[in-house]
Amino acid sequence: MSTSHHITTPFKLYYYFTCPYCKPIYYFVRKNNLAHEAIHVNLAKKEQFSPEFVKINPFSKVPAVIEQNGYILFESSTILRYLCNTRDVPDHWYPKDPQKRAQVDLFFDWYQVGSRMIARYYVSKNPLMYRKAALDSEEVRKESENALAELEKVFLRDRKFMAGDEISLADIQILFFFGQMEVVGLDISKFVKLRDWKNRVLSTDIRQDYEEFIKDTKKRIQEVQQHFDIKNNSKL
Ligand SMILES: N[C@@H](CCC(=O)N[C@@H](CS)C(=O)NCC(=O)O)C(=O)O
Repeated sequence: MSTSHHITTPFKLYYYFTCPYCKPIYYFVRKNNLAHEAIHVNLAKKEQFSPEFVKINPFSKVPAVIEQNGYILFESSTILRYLCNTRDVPDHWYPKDPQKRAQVDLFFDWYQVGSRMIARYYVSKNPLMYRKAALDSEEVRKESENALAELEKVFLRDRKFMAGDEISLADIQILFFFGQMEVVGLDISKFVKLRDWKNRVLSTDIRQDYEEFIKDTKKRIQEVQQHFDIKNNSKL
């Protein structure tokens, strides 16, 4: 594929409605009018393990995309950057200036581990993740807080957004992650820079998607919780 030509043909986007890794892409493609077909993979029905989907993503996870020529890609951070590299979108999402661009890349590198550090403490409080080990300990809580402090010290500093003074992929990626974490108990109010950043991001048109995501995630957690309660009671 020539890099000088933008792709205009529609791609398939495989997503799940309460997935914090899918939602940034879902928002991004609609915000930038990218031709696509959204295909819901129902994780509640374990559709990610179907033979058809495993062929698309051997990790059995959403999001994933398929181009019209059959090219397949997964991993949300990679997909977001690929879409910027192949489609005509405003520069601020993933700046062409190498130094500005590297700030977004730096964020994504941090995010792989940093988001896990934040999430670990809240995993055990999240019925959607019950199958993972309980990690509700003081040490894990401290590590979670350290990662939040890193976001302020290393990324936000005196900047308006995570990777610079303009909104970028980094901001939309972590916003929905925070959404999911806040539904299961994360309170960022004592992190003043983070709180102000979040208000700044939510003063854009992403707010509507964010609120919908919070509503859907709360509802889904309640459903899963009820399912567990019924199962546990039936054992008594
Ligand atoms: N590192 C991946 C994470 C994707 C991920 O964890 N997706 C979850 C939904 S939020 C999933 O598909 N889970 C299905 C499973 O683990 O069975 C990314 O950034 O795309």
